[in-house]
Amino acid sequence: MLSTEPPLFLIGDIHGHLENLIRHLRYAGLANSNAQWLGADAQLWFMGDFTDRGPDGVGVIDFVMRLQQNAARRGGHVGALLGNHDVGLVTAKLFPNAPSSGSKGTFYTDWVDYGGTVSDLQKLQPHHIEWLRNLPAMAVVQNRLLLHADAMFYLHYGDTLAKVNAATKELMYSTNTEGLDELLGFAGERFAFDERKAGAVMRASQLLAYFGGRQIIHGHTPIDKLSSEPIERITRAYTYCSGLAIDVDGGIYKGGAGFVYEAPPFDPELLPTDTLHVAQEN
Ligand SMILES: [Mn+2]
Repeated sequence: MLSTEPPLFLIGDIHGHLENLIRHLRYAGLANSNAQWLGADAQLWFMGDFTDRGPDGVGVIDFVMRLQQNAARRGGHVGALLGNHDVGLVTAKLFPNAPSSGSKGTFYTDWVDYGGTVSDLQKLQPHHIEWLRNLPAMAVVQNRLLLHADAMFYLHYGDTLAKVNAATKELMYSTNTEGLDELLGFAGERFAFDERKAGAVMRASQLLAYFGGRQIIHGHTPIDKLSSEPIERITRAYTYCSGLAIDVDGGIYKGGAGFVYEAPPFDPELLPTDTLHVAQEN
């Protein structure tokens, strides 16, 4: 069957590595170094975690914001998800001294401990905060459920995609520091779809049944934590969980080369029929 869908590209956690991001987008033919869109009608999705652990997180945000605007003018689409580090940056800026349940006891000290780059906090302007607050927690695009994290906590915020996105956005606009602390705690979870743990296929199927899509694509967990290959050798997306999950986090912050993943035209025959059945029944 011929697909009429525009090409779909995904890129994992950038963590402040602007030069690496630009190199990959140029290589994929999606953008130039001035954030001009070259991808025609394609869609590009960022999986969140734009900042921390790298030199220029706000530079990455600026680049993605410009690329979004330019792509929209040129018939393309650039989407972006909310990652836990994006929440951490906003809380460190707005509520630095609020108590947290994290490792160091306040939003600011936790953020530094998780790799916050102090110059990012100084460069962060109200329009960046506005952009981060509006990032959706999840999206469904061409039969794929896009999530930042390989985790189940999304269900804590609602049983539909719209409810989850509304709830996390409401939190991001709130002064509810306890709620934000809870979100940060949840968002550190990972490995929900790792088949080395019992019930992985069931958990992936459950999220797909609630939120839509037939296959999960996520970032957040560098691929070397799931496959046993060293991060230096990871140059492509990792499909696992009986085909129900794809990790696109190339671990740039820890020395991975990173990559742009082009999702092939969706083919349900590549998924196991028994798990499809589970996903459709619920
Ligand atoms: Mn993350």
